[in-house]
Amino acid sequence: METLALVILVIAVVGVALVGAVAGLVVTRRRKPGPLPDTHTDVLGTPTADPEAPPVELSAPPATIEPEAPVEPEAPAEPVAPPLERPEGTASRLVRLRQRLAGSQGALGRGLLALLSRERLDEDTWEDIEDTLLTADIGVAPTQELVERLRSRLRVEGTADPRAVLREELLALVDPTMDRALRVSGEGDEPGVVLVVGVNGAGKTTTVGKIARILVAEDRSVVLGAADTFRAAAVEQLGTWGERVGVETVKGEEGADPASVAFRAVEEGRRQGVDTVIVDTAGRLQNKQGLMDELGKVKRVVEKQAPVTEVLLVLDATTGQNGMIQARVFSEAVDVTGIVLTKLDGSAKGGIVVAVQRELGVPVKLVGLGEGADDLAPFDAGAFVDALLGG
Ligand SMILES: Nc1nc2c(ncn2[C@@H]2O[C@H](COP(=O)(O)OP(=O)(O)OP(=O)(O)O)[C@@H](O)[C@H]2O)c(=O)[nH]1
Ligand SMILES: [Mg+2]
Repeated sequence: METLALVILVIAVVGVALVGAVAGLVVTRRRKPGPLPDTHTDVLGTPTADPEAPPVELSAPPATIEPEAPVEPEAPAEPVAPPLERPEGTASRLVRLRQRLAGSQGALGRGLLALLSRERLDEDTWEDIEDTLLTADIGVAPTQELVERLRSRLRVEGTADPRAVLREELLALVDPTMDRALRVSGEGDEPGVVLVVGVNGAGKTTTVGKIARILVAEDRSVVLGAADTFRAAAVEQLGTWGERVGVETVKGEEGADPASVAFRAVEEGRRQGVDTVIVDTAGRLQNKQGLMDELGKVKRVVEKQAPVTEVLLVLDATTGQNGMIQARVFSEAVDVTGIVLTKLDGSAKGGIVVAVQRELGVPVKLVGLGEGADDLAPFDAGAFVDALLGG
């Protein structure tokens, strides 16, 4: 009996122990996932997930690394306008930019002079001279002409001073006789109207801003027309250029008719009696027909107010032969009266001055030599050739 009682006792103790162990396990299991729902809720339901908040821009940093501290409210916009900038005068900018021009273009002249100074000017040397000129984008026909002229002159006059001969011949190619004056004045009381055209990214808006600064430095009054209505940002970009020098910009809504913005700009210019209205246009036009239609319309509509006195084609000097193709298309779409060659600071291919003038029969009137607000200068054939030859 005693043995039976002992066995029952042992079974009871083991049973109780087993039940306790199993119950403990279950409780532990239940506890473990406990914190998960809480964490989960925290992540999904962060107080920053405001349904009213605008979508985060792709360029913005990921929301998780945003500072937790509350963002300081922006200071209320000060109604005080920033002080007006005083643009650099033409004389000092010419001196300053001449060095930059020599820096980017000097290699061409140095290369040519080194070749022309060889003791024997054999066929190989002349070929090298031709290659050097072609590499600088002078174009095939002008290169052949120049080589012919140099060959015959050096044969007749001897090779004592190749630099003087080269200078004369390069100058003749660049053509110092072309009229490069900007037509920024109108007849009588009317403003001069400058239309600025060119492909995407050539530097049109920047150039409009820079020309406005040149005119302001010369105490002329200016109104700008933001007729590139493709993007709101383009309108703002021009407005900022104007504000810096106290020049008003006539704007249209994004997608507005460019011709109507241009019309209003000239209308405003006349009303204020300013000297010059400069109109910025859009560059991204799909095809030649679209381009002709749009630019033709802008010009026609503007001329209901006042004649367009200058149509400037802005060309990026770094685009080489592509730039030449663009130049041709634009000159067919609208009567180009002058060329602005931008980004000459970033290109050793200044020969495009010669090529584009030949192609269009229109002078280069201004050159862009940097991204600075006053890095635009009137084109001067003598100074340009001197820069090519290194001073
Ligand atoms: N280095 C250098 N950069 C220039 C020069 N002119 C313009 N740029 C730069 O070229 C870029 C394009 O200039 P924009 O004036 O916006 O060109 P845009 O023709 O108006 O372009 P879209 O409005 O897009 O058709 C900008 O980053 C300018 O700073 C120049 O002479 N030298
Ligand atoms: Mg632009």
